[in-house]
Amino acid sequence: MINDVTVTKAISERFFEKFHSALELDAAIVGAGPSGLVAAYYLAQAGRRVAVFESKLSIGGGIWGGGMLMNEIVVQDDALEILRDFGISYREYGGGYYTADAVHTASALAYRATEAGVIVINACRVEDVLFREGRVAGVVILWTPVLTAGLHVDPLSVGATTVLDATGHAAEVVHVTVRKMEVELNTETGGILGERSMWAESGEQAVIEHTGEVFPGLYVAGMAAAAVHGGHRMGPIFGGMLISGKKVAGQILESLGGADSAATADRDAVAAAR
Ligand code: 48H
Repeated sequence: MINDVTVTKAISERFFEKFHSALELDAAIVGAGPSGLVAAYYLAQAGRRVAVFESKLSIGGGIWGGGMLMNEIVVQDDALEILRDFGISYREYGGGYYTADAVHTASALAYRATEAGVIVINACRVEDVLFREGRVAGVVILWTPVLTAGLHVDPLSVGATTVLDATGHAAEVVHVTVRKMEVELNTETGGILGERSMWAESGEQAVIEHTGEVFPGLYVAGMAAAAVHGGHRMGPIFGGMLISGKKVAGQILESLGGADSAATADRDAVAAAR
């Protein structure tokens, strides 16, 4: 006997358990593309409370379509250890280039991140930040369909010690912070420099170099780092995105005082009991 109302109760109870545990975070990650998912995974591995807010229903950002809808991605050798951490299969192409199936890559990033304890709230757009005493202190969220329908509904707030803008080309969190709070960023000019045209070699280096804190409490990774600091775009080579995600996780972890070993031990105990 299946009771329809029990299904409703199960979904709503379990969802709100998850939602409540995403309201006071060590790191709020905005955008579930490669850089955001990788950052979230390493933070969760270190026992930190981390949630990813993704405006689309699906996670994975720009991975799925590879290059021009040919659903393979290219990764350079520097990023192979990250593919291995996620259990992603790849093939050597030659000359230090490797390829991976885009669908497999996106799925594995999502699987490993959620398995490590990352909470993903999807169809949920970050439209503003919480700002307290000269620092970014969280994010302001609203369901994407509410925004799409143009409904006049107020958003809700999530507190976070650190916020990562991993929204890709748009760098939406940095843009809204600059627009509303007129803050000076930790960039060459103090402002947003904007993304430059395609040059993979330079773009890949710059995205890694520019990954980091741009304003107290606010970090950038992936294409958002390129867009904020004036890096070149690099096309469908994804090593820089993965390395940027891992790098920012290390930076955020350091700012939080390192791994939460009690939480890590709890997680390991749960995994051992499975
Ligand atoms: C919630 C949001 C919001 C918001 C956007 O674009 P992404 O895949 O991001 P990266 O930086 O991890 O990877 C970039 C890569 O995919 C890419 O585009 C490359 C390498 N381009 C090179 C080139 O030359 O073009 O993912 C960002 C995610 C997406 O899923 C968005 O839906 C989401 O962020 N997002 N989520 N609130 N305000 N804005």
